[in-house]
Amino acid sequence: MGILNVTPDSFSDGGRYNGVEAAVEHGTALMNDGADIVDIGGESTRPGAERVDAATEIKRVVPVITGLVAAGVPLSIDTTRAAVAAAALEAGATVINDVSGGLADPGMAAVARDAGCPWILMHWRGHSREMTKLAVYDDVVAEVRAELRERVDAATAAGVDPGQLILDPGLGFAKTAEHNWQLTRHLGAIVELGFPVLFAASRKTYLGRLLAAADGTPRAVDQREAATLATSVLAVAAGAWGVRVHDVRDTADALAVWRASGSPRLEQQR
Ligand code: PMM
Repeated sequence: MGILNVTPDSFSDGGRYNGVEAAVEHGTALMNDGADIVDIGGESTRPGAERVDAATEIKRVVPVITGLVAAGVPLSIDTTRAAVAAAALEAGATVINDVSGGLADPGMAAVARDAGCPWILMHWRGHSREMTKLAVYDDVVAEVRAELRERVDAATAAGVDPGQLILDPGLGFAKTAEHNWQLTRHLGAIVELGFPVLFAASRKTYLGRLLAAADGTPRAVDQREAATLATSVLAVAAGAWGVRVHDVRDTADALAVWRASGSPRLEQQR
């Protein structure tokens, strides 16, 4: 899954693809680089980000979706809002990527159910402004697993086909760096729930901290690619169904190596 953020403030590529034409060009390039799907988002979810209203989100994404659909690019819509998801599906997106796992907008389940489309449920505890203080766990792997299971139960109770659900541990969302590493180490516990699992570590803050300079300065966002590739290979080797990344070409290359070497499965800690 290639990332296409059409926001002025996303932490990584924010501001780079705001013009419709530039965004369509980049989304098409992601597909040509090997993305099976391009994930378009019109609201930043970086820690501390202010929210925009649904109309602004729709205005940002729909013209880009229209252009990308015309170019034959398969799309997911990265939103927590039912109205935005509905508008995006209407414009031709085919997957809902909901970082709130259905919690932020009670109308999302009905949109997913009525569309009969895949719905990515990410583990989430609250909006960006408050998520840092929600990163409190006794056992992060067990709690993320249980909370994802609850989201699956809520979705199926609302009539969503369980065969359309995809789960995501939500790295960086109400998670410290150590929580992210725990979830990486024990990704198999999420895979065991029996749904496809999406893993999305690309260029995230904890990788910048891991690679910090001796004086503590985090590695710049655009220089976290090798670390991102390592996380993607580890995740797929642990059973992930997909990875959400900025650099699709290098990811496809790294995964080609993993496949050519016999797709060895990773032994994970219990
Ligand atoms: N992270 C971001 C945005 N959307 N969607 C899913 N399913 N999982 C994630 O971890 C996720 C997401 C934030 O990162 P970005 O600003 O690079 O898009």
